[in-house]
Amino acid sequence: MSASIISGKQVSEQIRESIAKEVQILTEKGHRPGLAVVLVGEDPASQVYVRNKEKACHELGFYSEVHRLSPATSQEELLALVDKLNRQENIHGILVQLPLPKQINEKSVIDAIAPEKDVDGFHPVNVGNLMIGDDSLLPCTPAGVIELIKRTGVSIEGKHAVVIGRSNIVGKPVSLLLQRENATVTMCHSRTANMAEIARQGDILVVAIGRANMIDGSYVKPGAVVIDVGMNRLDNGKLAGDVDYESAKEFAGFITPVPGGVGPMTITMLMQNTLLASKRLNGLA
Ligand code: L37
Repeated sequence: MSASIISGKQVSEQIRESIAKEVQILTEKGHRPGLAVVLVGEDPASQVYVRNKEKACHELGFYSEVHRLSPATSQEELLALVDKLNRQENIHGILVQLPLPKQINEKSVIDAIAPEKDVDGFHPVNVGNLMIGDDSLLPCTPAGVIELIKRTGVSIEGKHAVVIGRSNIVGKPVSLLLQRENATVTMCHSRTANMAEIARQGDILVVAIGRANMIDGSYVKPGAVVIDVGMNRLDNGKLAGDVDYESAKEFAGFITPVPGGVGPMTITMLMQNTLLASKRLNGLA
């Protein structure tokens, strides 16, 4: 048996079409949604991601600003820019691409972003609202993961979901969103004993550990939905997920590829968040 492929690229295209329509309508009413992306330094992966975000803004009709700052930027300079963007009326979403250079304290930068413009969903106010189940801007990658699971047609309610990885940007928020969808959630991490045995109980398996090809077929329950959040650049220049795709697809019912899986969805959810933030800031949602 071989799994059905969940194409994040295709799902993204469908969602982006409807976002573009809404952006056009808002623009005609004089409320064009705007996103500011801030990139500090020259991290090669970040440069690719930021370029893809900029491209998505243009394709969908958003107003977009990209601020590319030198690797030597001081914390004060970055905080001054965030403050300016917080007050700028044509900007509804602010994203400071992580990781930041060593001289800058990431937490103080995230804390400085106005929560209503925090389209990454990383500000403590948004994290807290997610935890409680109140309205918030959801972190992009976790929101994309849920969307991809829903597109399989497999219902989440009542299922056992196993999440491998406990980071603040993926593992923890994904587990909260899965609970909100009425899954029973188990979290695994680097210190988990008998991880394969636990993972094999998951009707849904979400993998976000940052180790290339670590999760093979022995971790996959037959028929499971496998979502690979990993994005690892191999020595040969190729991209690999955290899941050993060739081995896992022999057991999974559905599986996401890398690239073309979660990555494009991360960007689509960013666009969706920016649209939502703009509507809220204009009193339209
Ligand atoms: N929102 N996302 C947000 N904020 C951050 O601070 N670091 C970070 C972040 N992560 C991020 O941007 N991730 C991401 C990952 C993959 C893609 C885009 C964004 C992406 O476009 N992936 C493509 C392939 C890209 C490539 O060729 O390298 C894909 O198909 O998966």
